Amino acid sequence: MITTRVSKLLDIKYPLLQGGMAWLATGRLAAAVSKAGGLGIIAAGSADANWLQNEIDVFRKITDKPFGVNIMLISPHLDEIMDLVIKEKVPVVTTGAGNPGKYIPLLKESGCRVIPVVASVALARRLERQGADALIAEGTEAGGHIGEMTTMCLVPMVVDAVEIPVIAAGGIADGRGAAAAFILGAEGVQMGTRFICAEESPVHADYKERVIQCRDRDTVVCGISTGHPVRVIKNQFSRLYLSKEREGLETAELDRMGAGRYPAAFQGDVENGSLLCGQCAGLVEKVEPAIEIIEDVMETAVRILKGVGSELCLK
Ligand code: TUI
Repeated sequence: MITTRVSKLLDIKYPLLQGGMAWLATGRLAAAVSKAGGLGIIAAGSADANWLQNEIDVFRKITDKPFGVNIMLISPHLDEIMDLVIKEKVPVVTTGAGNPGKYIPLLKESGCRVIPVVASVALARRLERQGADALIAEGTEAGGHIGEMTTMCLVPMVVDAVEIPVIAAGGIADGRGAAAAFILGAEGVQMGTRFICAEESPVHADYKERVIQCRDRDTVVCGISTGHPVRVIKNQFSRLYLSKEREGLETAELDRMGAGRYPAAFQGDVENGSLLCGQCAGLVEKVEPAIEIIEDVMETAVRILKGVGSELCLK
C-alpha cells in the first residue's frame, strides 16, 4: 500500500486519479475508478450544467465513494458549472487550461477540495498562496491541452517550490511511471491516456484501437500558433491542420477548421476527428476494466519501490 497526503486528503485507497478528459470522462468511467479505490473524475469540458448534473447522478447511483469534477476554465458554461459543483457539494474539483485562483475561496467554502492543474512553477506558487489544497503538475507528454515542461523536470521543481502535496501527470501509463513519479516527490499520480482504453470509457472502439496501435512517435502537437497547443494522435486531420498552421492560416480560421472534431473522434471518425491522447499511448496494450488498470499500476509501483535501494527489479 502507498499512503500519502493525497490519499488522506481525498479519502481514497490509492493515490491515483483518473484524468478529467473532456468528452470521455463520464460518470460511469469515474464511478468505475472510484469503486476500484482511485479518484474518478467527471470532466465538465465544454458541456453545460444539465449534462454534468446527469453524469453526477449516474456516478452517485453506482457508488458513494469520493469523486471529482474537472472544470475546464475556458468552458463557455463556466459560471453554471461552478454553481452546480457548489450546489452538489462535489468533494473534489480539478481545473485545467487556466488560472482558477479567483474561484478557490467560493469552492472551498462549500467544502470542496481544490486541485488545479499547473504547467509551470510560477502558477504553482501563486495557487498555493491562493489556497489550493494540492496541485497536479502536468508535463507536455500529456494528451489534450498542454504546457511546455516535461513531467520529469516539472514535477520535482513544483515539489521543491510548494508545501502542499503534488500529483504528477503526463506520460504515466503503468507502474514504472507511477513509481518514478513517487521518487520525484509526487504524492499521487494522474493517468488519462490508459483510461481512454478502460472498458467503461465511452469512446468508440475504433478510438481505443488507435490508442492501442500507437507507437512512440504517433502523437503530435497541433495549435501551437493559436496559443492552445493540443496533443493528438497523428491522422489525416492532424496532417491537414498542421499544414495550414505552417502556411500561416489565422487563428480564427484554424479554430473554425477544428470545430466539432472532438465529438467526431469520440464517435469513431478516427481520420477526420481530433483524437486527444498522450505520448504514453505507446505503453497501452489493451482494453480492460478500470479496476484492472488500477490494480496493475499500484501493484507494480509498490513492487518497484520496495526494490529501490536493494535489487532493482523492473520486469
Ligand atoms: O486542460 C487540460 N487538458 C485539456 S483541456 C481540453 S479542451 C481544449 N480544447 C481546445 C483548446 C484548449 C482546450 C483538452 N485537454 N490539461 C490541464 C492543463 N492545464 N494542461 C495545461 C494547463 C494549463 C495551461 C495554462 C494550466 C494553467 C495555465 O495557466 C495559464 C495562466 O493563466 O497562467
